[in-house]
This record gives sequence, C-alpha cells and structure tokens, in this order.
Amino acid sequence: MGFLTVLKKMKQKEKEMRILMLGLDNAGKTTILKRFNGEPINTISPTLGFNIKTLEHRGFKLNMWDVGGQKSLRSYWRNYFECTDGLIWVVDSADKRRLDDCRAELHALLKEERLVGATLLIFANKQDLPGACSMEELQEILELDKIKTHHWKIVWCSAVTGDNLLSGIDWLISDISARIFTLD
Ligand SMILES: Nc1nc2c(ncn2[C@@H]2O[C@H](COP(=O)(O)OP(=O)(O)O)[C@@H](O)[C@H]2O)c(=O)[nH]1
Ligand SMILES: [Mg+2]
Repeated sequence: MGFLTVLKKMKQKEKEMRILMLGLDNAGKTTILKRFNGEPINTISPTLGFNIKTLEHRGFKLNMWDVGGQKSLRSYWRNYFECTDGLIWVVDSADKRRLDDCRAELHALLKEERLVGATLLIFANKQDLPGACSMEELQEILELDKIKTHHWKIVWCSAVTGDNLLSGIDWLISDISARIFTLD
C-alpha cells in the first residue's frame, strides 16, 4: 500500500479534512474562522503568520488553516499546500479596486500541482456592505468560468452577520466527502 493510500485510509477513519483558507489580506478570512467557531470577532488584528482551528462539524473533523494574505506573505502560502482537501478563497466583495489582484492570485494558485485534488469554495464575503459586487459580477471579473481543474462554487456570505457561512461550508464538505470517503 502506498503512502497516499495509507493517508487516505487514516483520514477516512477519522473523517478528517484539511481546509486551507486563502485570499488577499483584509478579505475576512480570520473573521469567518472565528465566527464559524463561535468566538468573538471584535478583537481581530491582521494575521501575520497563521491560525489553525480544529472544528467538529456534521460528524467531520475539520482542520482549518487561516494564513496571512498580505503581499509580502503570499510567497509563504506554498508551505501550506500539502494534503489540502478543500480550499476556501475569500473575497472582499466590496473592494473593487483589488479584484484584478484577487483574480491573478487565485488563478496562479490553481496552477499549483499540490492543490490539484482540492475542492474550491469561493466565499464572496462582506455582502452586508452597500457597495458589494453581486455573484454574477464576481463570477465574471474573477473569470471563474475558466476554472476547469477543480470543483468550484461561489457562495455569498457575511462573516460579520454570519449569514450564509454554513451553506458554503456544507457544500465544501459534501463535495470533499464524495471524493475522499467513498473509496474502500
Ligand atoms: N462589513 C463587513 N466587514 C467584514 C466582514 N468580514 C470581515 N470584515 C472586516 O474586514 C476586516 C478584515 O477582516 P479579517 O478577518 O482580519 O481579514 P483577513 O485579513 O482576511 O483575515 C476587519 O475589520 C473585519 O471586521 C463582513 O462580512 N462584513
Ligand atoms: Mg487574518
């Protein structure tokens, strides 16, 4: 039995998933993680390294990695790619000025060989803000229809109100589990 098969079997037994949250700085990654974990969200400062949280959700153990997104930190993202089952790409839907940067970083990331098997959830965050782009606008500006290498879905949310976070996470988990927990 190869190493990957052993790893798959271990994960299957524990129903464990590794989820990596990335996106530009200030997109709301840390707020999403804290909100999802039921922690206060009023004391969050910019993430310089990473946060890792292990959560139980719908019978799965989710190891969620939240990695700093400042330009100077993006070259370190690659240190977190290994064994990623799900990638959550968080977008500040109201930061129109940086959507080109956001698209470039996302498409560069999807070329990474070690992320090939990962399911991709795009969280269109900050939908509570008046100037937020719609799903359709984001789908076009971020050129999501060009993504053929990964299962992907764009889901709107607000980390501040908590609205729709669960529907995104639930889709991610069900897509991943259909891939990795049905092998014998
Ligand atoms: N209005 C609004 N603000 C948000 C939302 N999510 C995050 N923020 C704010 O955006 C800023 C950056 O959030 P943070 O979680 O640190 O972003 P990160 O750099 O991606 O981890 C903070 O001031 C948050 O309060 C949201 O859904 N709506
Ligand atoms: Mg952060």
